[in-house]
Amino acid sequence: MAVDNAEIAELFNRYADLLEIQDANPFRVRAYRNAARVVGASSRSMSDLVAAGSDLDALPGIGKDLAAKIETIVRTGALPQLAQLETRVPRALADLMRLPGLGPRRVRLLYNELGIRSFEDLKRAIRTGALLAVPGFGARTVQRIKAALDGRGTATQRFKLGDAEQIVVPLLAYLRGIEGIKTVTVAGSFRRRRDTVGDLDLVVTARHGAPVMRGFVGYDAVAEVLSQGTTRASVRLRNGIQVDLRLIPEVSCGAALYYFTGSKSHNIAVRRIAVARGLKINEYGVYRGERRIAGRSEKELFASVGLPYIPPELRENRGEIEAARDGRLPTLIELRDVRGDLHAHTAASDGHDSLQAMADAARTLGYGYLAITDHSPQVRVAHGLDARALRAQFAAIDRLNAGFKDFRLLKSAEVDILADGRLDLPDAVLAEMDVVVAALHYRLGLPAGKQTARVLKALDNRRVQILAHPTTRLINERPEFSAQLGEIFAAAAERGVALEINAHPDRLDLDDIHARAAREAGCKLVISSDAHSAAGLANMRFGVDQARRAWLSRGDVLNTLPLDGLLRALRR
Ligand code: DGT
Ligand code: CA
Ligand code: CA
Repeated sequence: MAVDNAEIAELFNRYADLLEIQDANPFRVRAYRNAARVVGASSRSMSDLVAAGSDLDALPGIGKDLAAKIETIVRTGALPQLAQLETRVPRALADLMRLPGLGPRRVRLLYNELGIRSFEDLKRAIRTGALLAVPGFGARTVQRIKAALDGRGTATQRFKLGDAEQIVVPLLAYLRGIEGIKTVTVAGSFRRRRDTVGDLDLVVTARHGAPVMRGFVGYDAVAEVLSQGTTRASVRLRNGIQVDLRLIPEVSCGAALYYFTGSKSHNIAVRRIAVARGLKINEYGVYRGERRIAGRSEKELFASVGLPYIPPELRENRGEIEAARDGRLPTLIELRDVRGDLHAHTAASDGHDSLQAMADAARTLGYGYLAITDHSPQVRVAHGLDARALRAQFAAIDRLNAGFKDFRLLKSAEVDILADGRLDLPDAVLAEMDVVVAALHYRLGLPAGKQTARVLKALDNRRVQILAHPTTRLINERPEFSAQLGEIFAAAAERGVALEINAHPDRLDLDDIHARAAREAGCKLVISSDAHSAAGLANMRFGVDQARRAWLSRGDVLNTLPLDGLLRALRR
């Protein structure tokens, strides 16, 4: 396939962006921008000119050096200098540079000072107040950047993983019913189990293509067919999500699944390794020259570049390729490692089901324990329980526990952290609990310093064992709070308070990046469903997904322990 002029221009522009961020000679930057413009505007295809052996340096502003680079791009599809630079400078910096209020110099500063390499990093730095602390970033500038980021956010709404899954289940059932279809897999961010997904990417193999393509666009939830060909189609469903489908020959099945699973930045890094070994990777396979040497399975593809299989959750180019190469990949936690749940509500506060129903559901899942964590009085909208009501619940738990073998309900509560950092229930009541879970639910907009002090004060209470949904974010609704998370992690590690990965798909808090940082800070972690019904206990798997994305093993998560071990590990 010939490289077109727009692709060449794009490579030159990207190269110029990264040069600019690197503070390269402005004349050099301008030369690449000019080349991008000349090539992009040319009515002659560079590929044709190269094939015809024409002199490219006859083009305005294109000297010998740039002509040679165009030729390289036409022949290889890549600009080696760009690939080289991208190993040192994160690609997303070039996108950040386009935000009003930011230019190459400031993007470089933020990268060096705060390690900001993505829109998410930048949003976080605004929320935590870190951006304001950088010289040259006053309140006005930060406000402008925030407005630009918010505008961007509403334009590209992402879907929560839990919602995406509810869309995927019936869609897959429908597609699997189509005649001649062999396999359907959801790739992309959904397969990597990101907390939100932009769109869905289906990889399909089939005996006959036509019925699949017809069937796909004929799905009854389709609102609009965006494109339709013989091997690919895109639709938008009525709920707004876009679904891309690719029909793949079976010999390419693993390569396609790998390619469309991404992430893009992971793919690019692995492709670079392949190139160094004289191989080419694309969605059809791994090639040495014209010969396909791998492609049927992902495992085969990894092996061809000398790597062990890397689970999709790790494919974010966050060190997994180096770890795989050095045999340092963690053995990731799995759902079946989880032995119990430490955060669940009953109808006594804002849940829907009884103690008995919650216990039955937990036992059906094979758990050894379930902590009942109804709210404390402060959360009036959730009918928080006072000391008397809690003690009545503890008595009911004792009665139920007497009838269980190999299972125990744990007496607990989700105790509110008050505005001044004290807890919402007296120590005497906390002392009667098997486990104490503390959480923030109000005054979430305190300035970072105050919020941090509030949480640290709560962690000072020696009865507190778990900090629930530590950043208080609600996906797509409420950003995480402003606080110095690093200080909170350090304090939790030092005091032996476990941090929760809340598995509710509206929360997923801690998220993947924070959970990884928490472990690195020496914190213990738990994964909890925050179920508000018996069915809600099944949300556990979303938490496990995020734990895997955080590189966690079974040994990093306390509720993989049997009851005795758990209670010992939670002790301060
Ligand atoms: P999303 O949909 O925003 O949550 O994120 P993804 O990762 O699902 O991204 P999407 O849907 O744009 O593309 C699906 C995968 O296809 C992506 O993870 C990697 C692959 N892919 C897409 N575009 C490119 C590309 O230009 N180069 C490479 N190497 N891979 C790409
Ligand atoms: Ca996607
Ligand atoms: Ca897509």
